Amino acid sequence: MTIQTIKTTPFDDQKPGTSGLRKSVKHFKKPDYLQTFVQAIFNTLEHVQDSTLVLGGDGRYFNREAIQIILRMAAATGFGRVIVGQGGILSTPAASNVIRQYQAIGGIILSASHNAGGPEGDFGIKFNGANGGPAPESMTEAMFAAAKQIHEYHIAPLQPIPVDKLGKYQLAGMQVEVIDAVSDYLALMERIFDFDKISALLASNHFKMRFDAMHAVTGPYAHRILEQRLGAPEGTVIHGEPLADFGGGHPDPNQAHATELMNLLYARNSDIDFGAASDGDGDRNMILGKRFFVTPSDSLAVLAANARLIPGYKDGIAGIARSMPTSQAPDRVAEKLGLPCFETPTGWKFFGNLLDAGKITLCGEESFGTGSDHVREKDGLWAVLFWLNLLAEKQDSVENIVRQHWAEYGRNYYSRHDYEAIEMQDANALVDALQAQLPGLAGKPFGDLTVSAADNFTYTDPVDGSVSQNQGIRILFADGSRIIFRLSGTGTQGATLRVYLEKYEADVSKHDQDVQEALADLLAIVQQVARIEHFTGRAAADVIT
Ligand code: G16
Repeated sequence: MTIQTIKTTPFDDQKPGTSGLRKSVKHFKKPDYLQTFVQAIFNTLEHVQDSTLVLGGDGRYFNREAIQIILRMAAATGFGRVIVGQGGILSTPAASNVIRQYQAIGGIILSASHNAGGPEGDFGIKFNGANGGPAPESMTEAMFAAAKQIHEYHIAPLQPIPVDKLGKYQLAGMQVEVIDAVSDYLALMERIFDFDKISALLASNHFKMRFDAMHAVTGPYAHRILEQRLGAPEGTVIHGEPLADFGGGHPDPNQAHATELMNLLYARNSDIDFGAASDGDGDRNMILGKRFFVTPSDSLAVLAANARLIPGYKDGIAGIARSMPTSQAPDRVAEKLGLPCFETPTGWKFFGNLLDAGKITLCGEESFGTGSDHVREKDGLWAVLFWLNLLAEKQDSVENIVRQHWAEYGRNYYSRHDYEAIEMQDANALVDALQAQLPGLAGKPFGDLTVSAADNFTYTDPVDGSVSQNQGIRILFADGSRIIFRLSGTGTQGATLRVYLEKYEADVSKHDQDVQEALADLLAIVQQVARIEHFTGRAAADVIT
């Protein structure tokens, strides 16, 4: 076979963000843009000859073309085998599982996660290593450096592989194995959860649920697992057909974007007890009870507190980790259970070492991510099954379970305010001004609240000692309240400023406040300290979750 070597000019904007390289589809379609980054990944890997690579994506626009390009480049590079999800589809957690199960060198996942899709939307590519988890910073830095040096890439001139058909194909000495994307993942879930108990719950007349796949990758998984395997009635899964543009929607499972599900659960006469949604690539989750929203931080805390009720965690958990902006609700559970609790920067990649070293079993993030050591990614459907197993065990409502949790541990009122697509220079000026104030903030009173410390978060990985700086500005108050400012690492237009607010309330008689009202004094401090309108011209956040 003749391998083609194509001359190209390097790109200097291929720096992966919080989770891989994300750009608009138009950007990715620039000549040789995708190929350069794929070559950068391959050049960064060692011992690729004859190794196994996993490949799949969330099915968004450009997924199919990208799959064929990557297959041809993998053949030119000398991989022994590429395992592809049928139709080029693999959810992110399923891909993580396949990498681990087939002892692959790693996997390429094509997704821009919760970002909108279609020709005008976004595309993304990320590499997960042999442990199934997102490449650590040292590796993404190496890929970025490699991309800036790439003057040629290698590709095998071959016909497209029929990825819709299960089977094994030979491609210039490399085997391509098209696998059913759902089976291995379903088998893994069966090993963790009590499927009989969940089936009984779903069959009962007293329980109704809806799962919103948001026209994204979890559709086939949810139909197979919830409806076909667990016996939930047809129609339980809504928006279950994956579409290249997600039906024009924004596949972000939160109160702002999963509106149809919210309306179903919040209707005055709603007869649905449990609602859940997942995102573009199936790693995020939102959990709802009847007219009740569970914050992702509370969800992690509740799952950790009740883990022993689940077969897969019946012997207890080793520890918990949460990203820094996630509320401290899980910390209270860890303290009570006498478990270690770790605070990492935003980005699932920071959990990898802790999971590999067995220091933690459960982890999660405020950005609708929850997961465990079963894979090395957050896992939307896993979280849904965990809640279903818990509901089946407790025979109680979502709301009661969470309220009882608050009564025992106190409530961490929590909200995130996002200012999207602001000018990068405005965002940087705002952050610089905040940074300049940090040394003078400790000890400063704001009404009833006094600042106990203010800094820019630095993380030292307890396993390999690597240090990650500038991971978000924290203003910590003496009563445990916190305000955090970060610029998102997943947006593709300008900058997105995230402001995270948290206030702890131990008194059960005060657990019924409106969330934004409970956080109003913190929001007033935000305006005073950050002067968001002054720097950005924005009087209010675009998205509040
Ligand atoms: C990604 C990362 C998460 C992170 C989230 C938000 O999620 O995997 O770890 O919390 O982005 O990041 P940011 O605040 O920088 O936008 P996903 O679901 O987009 O892959």
